[in-house]
Amino acid sequence: MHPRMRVEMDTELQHADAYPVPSGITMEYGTAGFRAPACNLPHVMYRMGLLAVLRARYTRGVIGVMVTASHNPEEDNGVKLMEGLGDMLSVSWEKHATSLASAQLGELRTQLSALLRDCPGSESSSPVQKYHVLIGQDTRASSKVLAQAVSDGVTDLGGTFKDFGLVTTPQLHYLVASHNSDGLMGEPSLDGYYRKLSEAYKALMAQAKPQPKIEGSYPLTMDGANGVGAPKMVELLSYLKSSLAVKIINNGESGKLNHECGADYVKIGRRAPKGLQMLEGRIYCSLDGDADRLLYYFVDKSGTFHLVDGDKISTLMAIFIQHLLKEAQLPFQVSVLQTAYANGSSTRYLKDTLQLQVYCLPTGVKYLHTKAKECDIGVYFEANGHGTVLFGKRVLDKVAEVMQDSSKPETQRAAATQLYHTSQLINQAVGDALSDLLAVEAMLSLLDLSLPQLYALYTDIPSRLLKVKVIDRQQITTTDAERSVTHPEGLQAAIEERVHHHLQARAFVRPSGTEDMVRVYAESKTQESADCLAHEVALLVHRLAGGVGEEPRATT
Ligand code: NG1
Ligand code: ZN
Repeated sequence: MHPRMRVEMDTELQHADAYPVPSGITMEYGTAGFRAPACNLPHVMYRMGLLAVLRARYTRGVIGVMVTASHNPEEDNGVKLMEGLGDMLSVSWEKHATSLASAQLGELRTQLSALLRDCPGSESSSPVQKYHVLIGQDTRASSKVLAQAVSDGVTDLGGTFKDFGLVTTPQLHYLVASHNSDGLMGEPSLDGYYRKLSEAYKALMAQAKPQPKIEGSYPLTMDGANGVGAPKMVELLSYLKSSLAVKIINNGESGKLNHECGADYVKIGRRAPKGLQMLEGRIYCSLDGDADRLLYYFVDKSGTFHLVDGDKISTLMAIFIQHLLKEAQLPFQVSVLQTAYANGSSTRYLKDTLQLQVYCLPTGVKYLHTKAKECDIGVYFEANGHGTVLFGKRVLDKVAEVMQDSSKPETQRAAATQLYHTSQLINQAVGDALSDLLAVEAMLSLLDLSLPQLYALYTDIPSRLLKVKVIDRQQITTTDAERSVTHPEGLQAAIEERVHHHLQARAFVRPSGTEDMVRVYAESKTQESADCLAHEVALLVHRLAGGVGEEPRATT
């Protein structure tokens, strides 16, 4: 056992004094870890470094700690842990993260001792074992100092770490997964990541019809949200060589992170990033600040903006895989996993037209990812563009069998080969904007489908998303994958009563896991009606669930 790793916490936590808990600050490990103004986070980062070592010890694997606040403004920052095959921190340890985060020094020792006692093998005097933590950070000015705080925590408990510096969140997931699978998921380095993606992309594109070139221009323009995705895309393009040309805007050289650009800005406002003059016939996409969300968009002849969101990307991936399974004569089921925010039209199209199994799960990738693991092939995307496709082992074994079976017809083997390359291209650990971007490009080419054609597969029902501030958002509890409120009493009945006044409508409310807000979502036949319903429901939340400040005003 490492000298500092005794069951009783007699180790001096050398850096603990440098990271006192500021008074009056408590935080909860939410949907995406901790997020807060960066100045409130050094003590949390240090404690997450400590927790990462304990978790590494508990799981006997490498743990990842990513310093990022994704699509939040530059002034915020955050941290999330990853483990195993790139999964999020186990839900059962989130409570330990929450209680450690606000533990003062004495309490910290007590909590660490208790956690240490629960670690397997804590009583044995086995030889020194190193507990290893991989650290990554996004481009925020605060990230460097916060990553240092994480590493201080790691070394204080005798762990070792490798700081990868700037990486996208999905790249760190990949690095954790590849470390913990002894390279089975790929080589545990960024070079391994780029090689895996670029080789799979090139292999897929070798089967596609050559695309017409637009002289002196790029068919695809990528908005990097002034975040880490832009420099990482440049690195990826150097591996792809001439097989993909992308113009990158908002690459962080001058603009501010997520400010008037990026996936969240585009999705919420249904508009192009500031300063981008969109042209008909061109394709555009946006990442978020840590490159785990991806959205596409274009303008038609009349200059009208059209968004291809996570629901439509998910539809594309499901169609592509369903088509290949048929060609390869593999009788596996494609399941699509959505949250309540998925547009009702997408759900109907997937179920009725494509005849796919569709599940609705609570918000948060951890729920979608867990369910996807149970499926033959699980396609999951949040409407905001975060998602991936998981291939079950049973499927991959069968795919390999068909690929190698020379008695099978060429078309069948070719389809199995494409399925194999697709499974290599799509990040199996987590939703990954860079990997998803390559997948969308390859799938559109191979299906010979244009982005406007994908967009036109179904028409979104008009929707509106609003936020309401209440005294304590945790007072709102929900059931049925967050589509129905169980507390406060009377709120659900009041929402339903309002919904009945609108055509083809639905509405739900839930407390956000990343902001101190209650989110209100409404869909209805017309935009006016969706806006009106969302406003009515927001008023109900304000009145019945302890609204703070003025009542919500109608959107115009
Ligand atoms: P919350 O704040 O719990 O609604 C938001 C997104 C989630 C997910 C997380 C993590 C919406 C409505 N919610 O969660 O889908 O992406 O952030 O970043 O988009
Ligand atoms: Zn993100």
